[in-house]
Amino acid sequence: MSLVVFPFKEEDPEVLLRNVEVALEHPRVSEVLCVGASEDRCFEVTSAEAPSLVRRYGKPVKVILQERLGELRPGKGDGMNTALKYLLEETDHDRVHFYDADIVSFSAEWITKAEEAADEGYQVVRHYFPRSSTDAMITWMITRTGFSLLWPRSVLPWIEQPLGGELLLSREAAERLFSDPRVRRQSDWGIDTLYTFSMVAHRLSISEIYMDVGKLHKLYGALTDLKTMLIECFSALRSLKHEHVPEGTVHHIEYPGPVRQEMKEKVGYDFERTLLLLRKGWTERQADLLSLFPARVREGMLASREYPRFAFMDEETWAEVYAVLLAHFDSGDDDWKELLFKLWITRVLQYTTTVALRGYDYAMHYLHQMVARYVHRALVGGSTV
Ligand SMILES: Nc1nc2c(ncn2[C@@H]2O[C@H](COP(=O)(O)OP(=O)(O)O)[C@@H](O)[C@H]2O)c(=O)[nH]1
Ligand SMILES: [Mg+2]
Repeated sequence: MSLVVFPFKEEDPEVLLRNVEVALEHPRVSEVLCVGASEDRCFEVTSAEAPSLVRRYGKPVKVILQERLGELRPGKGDGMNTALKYLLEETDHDRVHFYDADIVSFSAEWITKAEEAADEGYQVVRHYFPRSSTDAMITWMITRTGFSLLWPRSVLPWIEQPLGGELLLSREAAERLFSDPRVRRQSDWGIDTLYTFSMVAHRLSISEIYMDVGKLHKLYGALTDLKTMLIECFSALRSLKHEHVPEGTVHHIEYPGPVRQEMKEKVGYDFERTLLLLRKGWTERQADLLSLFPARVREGMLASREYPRFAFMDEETWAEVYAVLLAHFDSGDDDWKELLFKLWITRVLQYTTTVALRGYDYAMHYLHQMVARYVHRALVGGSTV
């Protein structure tokens, strides 16, 4: 039997409570755990409702505060790790599912598909779903790029949504992850990177299942809202750069289905507001740090102080920028953080105007081929074009 976990922070309690009920109704689920970041309104409303859910479904529903387990900013990582600790120390459930609290397209199918793949013997099951071609820009430009350049022979580059928060772990997988000090310390947004990294590093078998309905949830406006997430995801990856990851572990991906027109037409972020960000927040020190980068990057970025430039940040240039960031980035330094943010925005704008503009199918093919080219680059050396 399984435990279902929803980590939450300042969510709409109605959405969370509906998702809790979906989980409670499922025959494979024997308990639901909601892990809150703090005693916010969502925490209060959900805690107050829990006893009546327990009576209605005859299954335990717990609403708890996350513990301070990690060493970085207290965030989603502490929330997820608190749930693993609860599973291992307070229960004997065989499996744990994680789902984001803000999903409005959550249904029994998410749980059923994961349980079926786990029944086949996979230790980890990860959900993936269609995303618009301008969405998931941290996943593509930071995480999948980094996984390709750093561990090209592992399965890491080929994991569809390495930052996905929807997954199932067998009890054994949960034990392996929770006993890994690299996972335990990652209290911030870097937790998804660390779970993904650690499941491959520990040779766990992984099945990726495709959710046709997609994940409808809260969305962002300008890319500024993603700044903390970007910095924490990159910092997490960079902290792993000297770690070893084995080749040839078991990884199955369910073939995706046709994508709805609505998803193909969705725009992932506000282009005009994002353009403006390239001009803001410059310091002399950021300009100095640019001397570490290739000349075309330095010149292009400095020119952006006057007028947005991004055409220079193509795939090849981004690989060179990424190498400099891996070598020199400092997550405790505000100028480095701002510079990383601007460099990434430049890459996203270049991709949007030269690739995404050509349509959804072209863009998704490009992104997957980009990963393959980065893997090739890491294995064989520089560009062949
Ligand atoms: N416990 C806990 N949950 C968090 C924290 N930060 C975010 N979450 C939850 O993590 C999930 C993913 O966050 P969300 O903002 O939706 O990120 P996105 O879907 O990647 O844009 C949601 O359920 C959030 O409520 C945190 O600090 N603690
Ligand atoms: Mg969300």
